[in-house]
Amino acid sequence: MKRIFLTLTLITLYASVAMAQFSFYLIDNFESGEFKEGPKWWRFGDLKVELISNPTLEGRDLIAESCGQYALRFSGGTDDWYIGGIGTELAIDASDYSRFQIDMTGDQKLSGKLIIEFFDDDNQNYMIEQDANNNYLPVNDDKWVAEVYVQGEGFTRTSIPFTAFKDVNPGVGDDIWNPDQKDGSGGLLKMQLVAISKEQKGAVDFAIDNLLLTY
Ligand SMILES: [Ca+2]
Ligand SMILES: [Ca+2]
Ligand SMILES: [Ca+2]
Ligand SMILES: [Ca+2]
Repeated sequence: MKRIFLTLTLITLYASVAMAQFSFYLIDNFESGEFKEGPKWWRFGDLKVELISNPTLEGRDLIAESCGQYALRFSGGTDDWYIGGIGTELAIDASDYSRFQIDMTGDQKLSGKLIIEFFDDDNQNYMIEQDANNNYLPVNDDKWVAEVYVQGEGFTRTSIPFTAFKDVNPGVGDDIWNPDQKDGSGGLLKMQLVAISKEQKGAVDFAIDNLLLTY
């Protein structure tokens, strides 16, 4: 009896450890096989986006395998660094998570970088009011930013702790990372990904996959 009880306890313990480890919030892995601008994603600037098939794997690669069949390709050119981006509404309580994770694959010629932007609600209205005359910066809420440099061929996994994101509108919002839905706040409302060229006059061509919040 004692042994059965111990076994059950161990199974329960392993199960909860496993659940904790695999707990994450999937923003998108593009496995639906289609990318439509429309309810889920919007696009801005001159960035071109298209769904692509991931290459057939030769040999084992844990991260490439986890990218499944499809990824989202970003391409486009610029005369002045900025190319464009995509965004999505989140409207979640993200206080259980501590990191943003993304898989990206580039090529040998072009590199550039991806800016990741999060917006948390600080005036309890489930909306981000933005100033069209001031780079679309929020006027009541925080905007948090981190950057990832595009590497060469093959998927590179990047996991950025929320603590590494910088508030880019000090004095606006409360300048505190508080993506929770406490006290009427809408929590983490929105994410945008913005592609920037490596050269002032240049281009980008890379793909993204497995966008998620983890801890
Ligand atoms: Ca995928
Ligand atoms: Ca707001
Ligand atoms: Ca702020
Ligand atoms: Ca805040």
